[in-house]
Amino acid sequence: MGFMAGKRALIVGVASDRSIAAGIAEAFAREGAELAFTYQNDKLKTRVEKLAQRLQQNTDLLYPCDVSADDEIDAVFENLGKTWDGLDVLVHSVGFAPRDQLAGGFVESITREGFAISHDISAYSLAALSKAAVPMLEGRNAAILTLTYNAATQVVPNYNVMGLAKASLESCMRFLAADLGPKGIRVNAISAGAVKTLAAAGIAGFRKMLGYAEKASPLRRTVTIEEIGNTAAFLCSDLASGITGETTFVDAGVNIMGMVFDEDGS
Ligand code: NAD
Ligand code: 0WE
Repeated sequence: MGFMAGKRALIVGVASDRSIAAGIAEAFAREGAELAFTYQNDKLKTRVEKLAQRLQQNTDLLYPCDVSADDEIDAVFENLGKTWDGLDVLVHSVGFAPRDQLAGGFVESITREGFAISHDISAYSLAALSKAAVPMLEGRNAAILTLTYNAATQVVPNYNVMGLAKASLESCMRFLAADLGPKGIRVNAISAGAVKTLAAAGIAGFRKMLGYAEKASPLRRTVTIEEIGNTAAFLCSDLASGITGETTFVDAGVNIMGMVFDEDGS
């Protein structure tokens, strides 16, 4: 029997089979969890439906949810509550900034609107989804998990305002952990290394970033969505019952390096 047997999880953030959320769903299903999903818009519905089918999940438990709309967030839990009497796990794997925010210098690219949108979609959405989910999560050893990136605390070229949004997201995760701990809800983050997903496609120089991880990480490689999924399954299971408010890096060790030389020592 898997270590998530009997757990019911809602996964927010699948856009394709390469999504980090898809790797998480795969690991959860393998460990025996039952899954429900949201999708951002109709364009993505069939992709999420196919993933749910492949993982042998109930394809009735798919809900539209643009996280910028409070009514769509409320509707998810209202509808999910008709089938499930409670929820054990909420996965938040959502991030977005307008494309013009992710290129060029920080000062040059940042705008008031770009700041507002990136913080709304990438950080406030964790608080909003958590707030709506609490009635179904409380009193049952539940867990909330979000996905962050090291640019929350260390400067990464071009990540720009998304770095600020991830800093806000990580702080939000800790405030949620402190507030919801007494209700039996743990809240954690995985800080993932760069992975080629849809959110990475078309970002100038992304190949170079993957190449950097291959050179600079202690493991000399990038990470996979399967590895992120396995860590997510652990953190959201009762195996991690003593862990809350924590950011766990799944990045082949890139974040520990303060300086990196070429293999030949130059
Ligand atoms: P992805 O494109 O597969 O997933 C991003 C998801 O965000 C998509 O499912 C998309 O539908 C959703 N989304 C965006 N705006 C939304 C909105 N308004 N309402 C609802 N959903 C919305 O890419 P991914 O790499 O799997 O990203 C998932 C998470 O992982 C993000 O938080 C991202 O910042 C984080 N992350 C990614 C990497 C990486 O290198 N790919 C590294 C570290 C952290
Ligand atoms: O969090 C992310 C990606 C977030 C992201 C990606 C996009 C692309 C499409 C947010 N918003 C958008 N908006 C779009 O229009 N990552 C951690 C992957 C990533 O993105 C980068 C990176 C890395 C790593 C952007 C610049 C520099 C490094």
